[in-house]
Amino acid sequence: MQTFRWDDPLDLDAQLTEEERLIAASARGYSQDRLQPRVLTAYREERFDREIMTEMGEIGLLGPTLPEEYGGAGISHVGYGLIAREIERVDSGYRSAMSVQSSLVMHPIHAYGSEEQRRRWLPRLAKGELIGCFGLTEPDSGSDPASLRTHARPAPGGYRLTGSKMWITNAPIADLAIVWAKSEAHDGKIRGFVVERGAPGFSTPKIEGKLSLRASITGELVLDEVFVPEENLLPGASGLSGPFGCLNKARYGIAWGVVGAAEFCWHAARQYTLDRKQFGRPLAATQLIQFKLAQMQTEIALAAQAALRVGRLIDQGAWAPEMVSLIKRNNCLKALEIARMARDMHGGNGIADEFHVFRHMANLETVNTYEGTQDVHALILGRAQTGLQAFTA
Ligand code: TGC
Ligand code: FAD
Repeated sequence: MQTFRWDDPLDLDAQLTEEERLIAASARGYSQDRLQPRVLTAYREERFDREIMTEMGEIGLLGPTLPEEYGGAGISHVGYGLIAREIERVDSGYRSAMSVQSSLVMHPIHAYGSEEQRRRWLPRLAKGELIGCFGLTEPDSGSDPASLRTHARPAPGGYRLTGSKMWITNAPIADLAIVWAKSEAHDGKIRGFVVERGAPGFSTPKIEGKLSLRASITGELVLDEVFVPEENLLPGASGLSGPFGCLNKARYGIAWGVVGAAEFCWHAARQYTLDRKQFGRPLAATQLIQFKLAQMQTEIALAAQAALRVGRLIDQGAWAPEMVSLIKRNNCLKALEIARMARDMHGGNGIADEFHVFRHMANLETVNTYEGTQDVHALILGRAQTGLQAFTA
């Protein structure tokens, strides 16, 4: 028998390697020391500080699973998940910036790029000297990316890309964009193109007025006959499996990230109800509050165990995309419920930004939607167990 630790009820810590514990501690130190103090004003002002990317790069938080020769640290997927959890304990928007760069930009260049492309971009992306973004979603193509309209037509020495992408994290500050487009030169198949800032006809307007993920910068990608040289086509990706291969990685990271956001809300609700007295005793002494704290503890412990299990399977090469759908969907839904509960347990203070729980709650609305909505992941799991696809009539 051992003493029960209320904040690590299933002893997750004991299931980590020494290296993974060090990675988590370093990511926590950075997140608490450098990100937490900024987040309140960043959120109020709908601002993302560009230097966050270079800071993350300096301590190895960008593309950390990639080999060292490309600027990565060769760490496990569990280590990557622990980084996401620590950053998202502060804010989902900061985790977004990290996971887009790592899973949606560096991963496709590493997995589908030529050796020349890897050496050209990966080391600078790892340092945060370059920022990347990932353009799949379009104004009329969200859950159904097969319907995307952005297209590439052959041109001397490369391609001309026309179309628009919507809701793209990091777009307004990105130095390069991975754009997924249907290529006339490849039988209309979806291919990945690296579009560099400064290309004539390419612009990245910021989307203003978000009520969620305000500390992350989001924009459009507008492409008007943009010339992309042949050497910027990712040779190793053809069809939707290209972007989906990146989404598997990012969705997995999100499943860990939201555990951090949920833990923040749970701990805040516990402390608040211990401190706050009504009816002559701490709120935490009431049965209803203890019931809610138990719910939070249980769902978070199970979500973390599930993320750990899938991370270990990814590291062993023994995973399936449906496992990622299961944990992305479950963990996001549970984190959102927990954040809403924590907001309620803070009473009126729960709507004030200095208590942070409302911000997490608002962020988790987005996290529940992007990278495949909870409905889409339910349909993926439904298809896997019935053999019947229910996306279309
Ligand atoms: P479907 O017929 O299922 O598949 C088409 C092709 O793709 C392959 N495939 C996968 N490959 C790797 N991993 C996966 N998870 C894969 N899922 C499918 C599949 O084998 C097939 O390959 P091939 O070679 O036979 O052609 O495609 P579908 O059109 O029926 O898709 C169905 C559906 C709804 C599941 C899919 O379209 C989907 O997942 N929709 C959700 C879209 C989404 O997640 N968008 C995310 C945009 S990026 C983003 O949100 C970033 S936010 C970042 C941040 O700030 O953190
Ligand atoms: P829709 O697909 O129009 O869905 C609307 C509703 O209908 C949802 O509830 C959905 O679950 C439901 N629905 C859809 N299809 C079905 C169906 N067949 N059956 C039942 N219900 C269905 N995209 C990128 O490419 N790159 C990024 O970096 C990126 N960052 C983002 C950042 C933010 C802040 C946000 C909000 C989004 C971002 N996205 C990004 C886009 C995101 O992936 C999409 O918003 C998401 O995939 C959903 O698409 P949609 O918004 O078009 O919603």
